[in-house]
Amino acid sequence: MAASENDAEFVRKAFLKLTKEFIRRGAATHDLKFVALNASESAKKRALAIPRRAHRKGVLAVLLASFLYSLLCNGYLRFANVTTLTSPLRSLQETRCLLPNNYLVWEFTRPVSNCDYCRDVDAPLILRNLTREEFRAYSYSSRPMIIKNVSYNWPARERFNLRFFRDLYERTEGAYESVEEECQFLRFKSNFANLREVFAMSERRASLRDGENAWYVGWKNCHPRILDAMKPFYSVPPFLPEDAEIPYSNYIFLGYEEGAVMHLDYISRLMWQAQVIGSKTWIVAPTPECDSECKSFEFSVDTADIVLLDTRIWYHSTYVENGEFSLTITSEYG
Ligand SMILES: O=C(O)CCC(=O)C(=O)O
Ligand SMILES: [Fe+2]
Repeated sequence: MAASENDAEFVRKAFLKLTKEFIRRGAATHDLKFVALNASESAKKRALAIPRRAHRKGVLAVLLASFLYSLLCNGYLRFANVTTLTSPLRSLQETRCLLPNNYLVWEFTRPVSNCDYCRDVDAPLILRNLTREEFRAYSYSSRPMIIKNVSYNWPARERFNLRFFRDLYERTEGAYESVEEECQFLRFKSNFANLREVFAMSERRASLRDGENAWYVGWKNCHPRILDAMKPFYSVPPFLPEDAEIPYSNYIFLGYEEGAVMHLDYISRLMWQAQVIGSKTWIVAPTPECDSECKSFEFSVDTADIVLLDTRIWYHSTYVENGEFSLTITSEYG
């Protein structure tokens, strides 16, 4: 017991040191995620098959691989956009709600999945708009699901856009601060440091005119007056169970082309997302330890559909096709 506690402490310290080194060298959180994804594949498989002492050797090998990756990553980052390089620490803080501060530690310490959730699943379950009663059989399932055409009559379809959120944030005292301090801003591959910068972009870029760089961002709304102002324009999916806990806060994701990078979310509930404007392609992948038994697959979510995904156990990334604009609202339930 004492030996394994020492091991755990040793690994924890090593990871913290490694993460600091990553950040010092200019890596962003998505770099850490990719390291974790690749590294954990081999480490988790080994964890299932080999005794504890040998596992420690495996972890050390992964640390070394990660360190080598950080050197490579440094080389890559030299060519990266300057704004990406200026705020790696901020980037790590930005992801505090979806991701723990030390992504590598979390990826290594999350429970190994029982692959039942993904075995024989190679597509989302497609359901037509349904009642709470009809949905009962699927409640709390980890099976990816699309419920078609739920939000076709939400006023959000006409009203939510970049200008709506800019006006709302500009006129609401303390709104920007709430995102910085309690909520979250996710810039993904865009070069925006915060929501103010997103709202300050030119009209040409906002509508992705010829020659402009694509952008895609997400943020969490948790300021009560922002949430109250959004409320008349959308509703929580009516089929979700009555006893489900549904936070009042929500996330908006919007933009073009490349969306979220492959990741798992560090949240405590299931996720629902309404495709308010445009459509989006999701790529989902099982956890690495289930790779040999389960498949990755992709699917498209159309305007007015709602996607339900257990983002804690399905790796996921998103892409908006054909230069079109996508806007979604997301929250949790469970
Ligand atoms: O909508 C997106 O592009 C990503 C959403 C996501 O990662 C999530 O809701 O967990
Ligand atoms: Fe996610």
